[in-house]
Amino acid sequence: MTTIRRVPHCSHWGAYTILVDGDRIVGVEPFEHDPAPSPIIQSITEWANPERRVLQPMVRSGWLEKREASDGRGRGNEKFVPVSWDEAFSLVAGEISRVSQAYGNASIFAGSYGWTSCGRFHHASSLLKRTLNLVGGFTGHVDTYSIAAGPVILRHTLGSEAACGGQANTLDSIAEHTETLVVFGALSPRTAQTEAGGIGSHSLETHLRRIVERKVRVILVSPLKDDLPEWVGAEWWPIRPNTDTALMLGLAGEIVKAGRHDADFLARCCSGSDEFLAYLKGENDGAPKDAAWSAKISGLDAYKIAELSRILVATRSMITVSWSLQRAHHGEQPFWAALGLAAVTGQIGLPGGGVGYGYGSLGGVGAPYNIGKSPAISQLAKPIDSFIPVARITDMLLNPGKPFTYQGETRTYPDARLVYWAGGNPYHHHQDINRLSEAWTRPETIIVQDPMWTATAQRADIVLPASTSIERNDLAGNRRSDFILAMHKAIEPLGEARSDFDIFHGIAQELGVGDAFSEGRDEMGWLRYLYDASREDAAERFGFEMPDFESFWETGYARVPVKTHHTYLAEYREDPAANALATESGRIVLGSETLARLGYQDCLSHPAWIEPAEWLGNCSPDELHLVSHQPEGRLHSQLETAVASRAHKRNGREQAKLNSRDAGRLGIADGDTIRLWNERGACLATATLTDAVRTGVIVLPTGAWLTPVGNSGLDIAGNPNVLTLDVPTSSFGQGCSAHTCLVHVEPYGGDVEDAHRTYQNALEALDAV
Ligand SMILES: Nc1nc2c(c(=O)[nH]1)N[C@H]1C(S)=C(S)[C@@H](COP(=O)(O)OP(=O)(O)OC[C@H]3O[C@@H](n4cnc5c(=O)[nH]c(N)nc54)[C@H](O)[C@@H]3O)O[C@H]1N2
Ligand SMILES: Nc1nc2c(c(=O)[nH]1)N[C@H]1C(S)=C(S)[C@@H](COP(=O)(O)OP(=O)(O)OC[C@H]3O[C@@H](n4cnc5c(=O)[nH]c(N)nc54)[C@H](O)[C@@H]3O)O[C@H]1N2
Ligand SMILES: [Mo]
Repeated sequence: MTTIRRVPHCSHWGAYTILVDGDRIVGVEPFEHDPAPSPIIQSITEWANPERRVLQPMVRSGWLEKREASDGRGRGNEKFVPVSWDEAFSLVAGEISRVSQAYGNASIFAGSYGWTSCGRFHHASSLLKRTLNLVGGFTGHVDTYSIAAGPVILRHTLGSEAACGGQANTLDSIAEHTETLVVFGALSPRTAQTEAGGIGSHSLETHLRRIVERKVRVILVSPLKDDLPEWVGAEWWPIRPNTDTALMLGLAGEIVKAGRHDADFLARCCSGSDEFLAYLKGENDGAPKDAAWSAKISGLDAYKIAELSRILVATRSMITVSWSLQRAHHGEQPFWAALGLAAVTGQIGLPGGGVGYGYGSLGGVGAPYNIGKSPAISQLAKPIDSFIPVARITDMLLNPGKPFTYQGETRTYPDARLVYWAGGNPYHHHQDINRLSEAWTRPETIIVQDPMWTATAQRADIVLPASTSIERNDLAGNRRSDFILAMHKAIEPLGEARSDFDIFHGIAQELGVGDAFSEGRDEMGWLRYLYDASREDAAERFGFEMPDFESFWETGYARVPVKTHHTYLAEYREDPAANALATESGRIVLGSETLARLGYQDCLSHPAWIEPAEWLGNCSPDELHLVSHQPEGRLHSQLETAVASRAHKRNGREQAKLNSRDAGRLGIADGDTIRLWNERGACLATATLTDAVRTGVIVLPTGAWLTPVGNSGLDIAGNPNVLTLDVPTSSFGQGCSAHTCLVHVEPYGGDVEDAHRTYQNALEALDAV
């Protein structure tokens, strides 16, 4: 007789129960309190597939022989040699000590950006930073690939990034009070599946249903019609990518032209509005920002723009802006222009009014949010202050010692000799991968810690096999969660894989700081400690009772104190002097003295339309704008080969969606293998023809496991980052510009069968690296 164990667990895409028979996963059941579970939970069985996994510590042969003097071009080409954990620990600790002594700790780059597991204890990059902070520190990164330009401009203009971090108006309040909802980008269950600290209940669809029920007028401004579910019945405004700023300014300009702006709100609550209004009126450049001006740039209808400008002031209106809009060249501008537009309508701080950022970008944005302390292992104090803006990794590696700017400061790129990446995949996430590949040859040593043979692990010198979350105990939950969730161990670690905590503890011991690293606690000791800190905080500050650790661990979840029906800046609006914002003026900044002084041409002193480097307003007729959005069936590159991810592939590879009219013009039929290319690179995809994508646009999701064939430069898996542009959003924000990219598209002339076989073989050969 078999007994099936029921194991509560959680991942970025939701909570679930794993059914385990012996050491075999036989089923996955969704969390009982989740109204809309993600299909990705079914993919987790792939973690138990040894073929995808790094099974023992590995060292590149060239590096083993010549150490720091080895040729970095051997990365990804030379064989790996298995070593014992003891040897691996001594090699890794030896490199940390060597680089620290010879060049200083700033030469250790451990920004280690990546989503790793949602577990808050075995959190790979936090543990890496904790280890290195005990031995002199490291160069880290600021901001994220998700949002960088956005928070930089909001910190400057609102004094906080709360409005894009999930603490703007909550969706429950929007669903009750808003009359006109203008969605820039998406409000999509596709992206709302995931949350950085795991997620208990997926609530976006519940709020959308209420919005439909209340007959809210919804306008979707996006190149992709599917960015809102069909049943919401939104009006679709198929905008040219990267031109939203022009639409927002045109709407604001029309309102000002009609004299319908809220002069009282602008005077009481904003600074620099004279400068902004002068720009809208075209006083300095002779170009009034009105409906006609804006229609010409955005490709939308001038009459409708003028009409919407009237509705925005006549009704309770809410503007939502997806994070995607600021992941583009001059990405500061749509965030700032939306704030300017909302300020002109005078609705900021009213229930269901104003502006908010990132709704649906993650499942927790706009949901009731945790006001208590969320569990997290401490990274400890930083002995040195060395960082780069997160997306400047290639620039840093190529230009040691050169200056860069960030938030108005000028700093210097460190000379990174050692790169340590734990829980992230730059060969997935970074733009212009071929440029990254050149930079990747430069460091003396690259260490990668990951459960999987990712493209990044394949290009490392030392690969440390981490266990996946189902092979150890952990807990999930962040500041956007309404639960803390237990993550029980379901199966034994595969091969010689070890937990991230055990790996860093081993390295810390070798470096002589093992006790300071562990503080004498083991895995369960830490989980209890982190949970109790949240529980005590909830009781002390909010009188909110959470179950004790034993009951939490047994049931698998605990609710946390949350804020619901939140209206952002309501108190500020009431009394701006008493609730001054942390900005240069204490008010909402629409004209910035700081930016005026800095004089950047790519981030002016007021929200402005500045042409992006690549866009449909300046291209040849055979180029399309590439939108590389988040994949539906997986999280980034994670579990790319598993069932939920494969369900969205076609003919075994990624689908690129384009408008039937463009396809006809380019000689492409539905289901064809196509080649997308530009001067930066090329990849294959399967064409899917649709009318839900605007003409001039092609959509290829991120996350395909990079599979270049030989030296041809062709990636046959369909990774859009061989095509994307690696330029900063601006001198101010330095974010990534992933959504700014033109490509050529054509039927693939090569041997399709052969490319297909090569791709399948590459996947199957992963374990033989
Ligand atoms: N073109 C384009 N590029 C983009 C974007 C875009 O919109 N367009 N979006 C960007 C955004 S928003 C983001 S957030 C990034 C995402 O980029 P990443 O966060 O780097 O992507 P992931 O695939 O989630 O990488 C996580 C890695 O952690 C590993 N991992 C999982 N669990 C564990 C664990 O327990 N321990 C360890 N050590 N490792 C683990 C996984 O195997 C995987 O290799 O991509 C960015 N790139
Ligand atoms: N299933 C799944 N969900 C995810 C992730 C995942 O990998 N898989 N990743 C998560 C992460 S880390 C993040 S940061 C979020 C990102 O969340 P978002 O940034 O919101 O997601 P994207 O899919 O990049 O973009 C959303 C939509 O914006 C539209 N868009 C792109 N450019 C423009 C533009 O210039 N103007 C307008 N108006 N619209 C534009 C595209 O049509 C796209 O479908 O997603 C999260 N959710
Ligand atoms: Mo992200």
